[in-house]
Amino acid sequence: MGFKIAVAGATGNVGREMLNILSERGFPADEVVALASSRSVGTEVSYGDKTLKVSNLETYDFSNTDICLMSAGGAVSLKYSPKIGQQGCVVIDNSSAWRYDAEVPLIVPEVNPDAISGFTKKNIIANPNCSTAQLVVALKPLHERATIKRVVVSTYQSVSGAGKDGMDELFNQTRAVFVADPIESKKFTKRIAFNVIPHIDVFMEDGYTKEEWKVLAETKKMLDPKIKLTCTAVRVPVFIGHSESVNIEFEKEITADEAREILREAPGCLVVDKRENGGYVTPYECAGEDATYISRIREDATVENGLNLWVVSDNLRKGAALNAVQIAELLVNRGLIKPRSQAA
Ligand code: A2P
Ligand code: 11C
Repeated sequence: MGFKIAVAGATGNVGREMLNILSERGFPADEVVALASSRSVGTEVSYGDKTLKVSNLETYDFSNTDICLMSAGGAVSLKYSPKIGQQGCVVIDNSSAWRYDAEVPLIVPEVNPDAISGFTKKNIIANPNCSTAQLVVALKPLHERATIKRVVVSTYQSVSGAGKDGMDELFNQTRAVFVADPIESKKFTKRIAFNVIPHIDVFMEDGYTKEEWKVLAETKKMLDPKIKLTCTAVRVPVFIGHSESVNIEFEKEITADEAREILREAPGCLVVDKRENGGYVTPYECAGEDATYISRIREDATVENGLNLWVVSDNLRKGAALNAVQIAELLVNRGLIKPRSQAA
């Protein structure tokens, strides 16, 4: 007998991708339930070759459900995840609501799988921010080899990170430019079509944005609290796929060739790094793919033991839905949960 899985936020960008990935990877589910707000009750979403009718998260009874993959935003997660956890269902939450809670493991299976055992305190496991997930997949094997001291990251983040509304805004503004209609900006603070915006999430007191702070706090929690990191997060007019320019300073010597070999062998990484026209990956090519792609690996001669990388991944997959499903697989493969229907 398999598991009963709920996907909360099933009508959103990430929720739909969670359903696709559960089906693609043949997750051992006997039943999958799609949940969203009362606005979406009765709407249909795809799960493999099946169609699921959306039910209301607010009234759903989780007492027979094993895992809830949640991607309905922080406020919804803060309200519902503790109640769902108390009903014995493990929540894997994609929002930032629980990531920094010491009683909630924050997991990227390629990076810190052993930390998952702490999930029983609240029955909640956090999925990282999309820009952190792809970053730590690339940093972990290099940190193991040469010990990272400091990282400088600049992100180029696609509009799908801001949900369905963000994608619609890029589409509508692009169209409006061509037909000379007025440009409306609701989701983003400035026009995003044919532009870039150095602002994601809210501003903090020190002048950084919350997105930039998340990359720092989550890298420390998952990889190593001793790593120093500074980030500039930028929204770009790309539909899917976040890119990152990453400058790393190590304790020990490491050459670009060594880094390339290490990353070629590392779980979740795919190196595409030919020093020629087109010998690198762009977000357009990584959309729909699972890997974290690494290109442009080169030494930084301005510091001792420095490297530069270009890191690209599908933010809806490794940055969100895929990582959440991999966490569910980790729970199952390590025997940390059993289908509740078997216990009855
Ligand atoms: P709904 O479509 O019913 O609003 P995205 O991040 O792509 O915009 O998606 C957000 C997801 O979170 C959607 O599935 C949305 O459902 C869901 N959601 C938003 N608010 C709530 C709520 N109060 N209760 C349940 N689901 C919610
Ligand atoms: C973006 N990274 O691209 C954000 C989306 O903390 O999970 C994800 C926000 C989060 O806008």
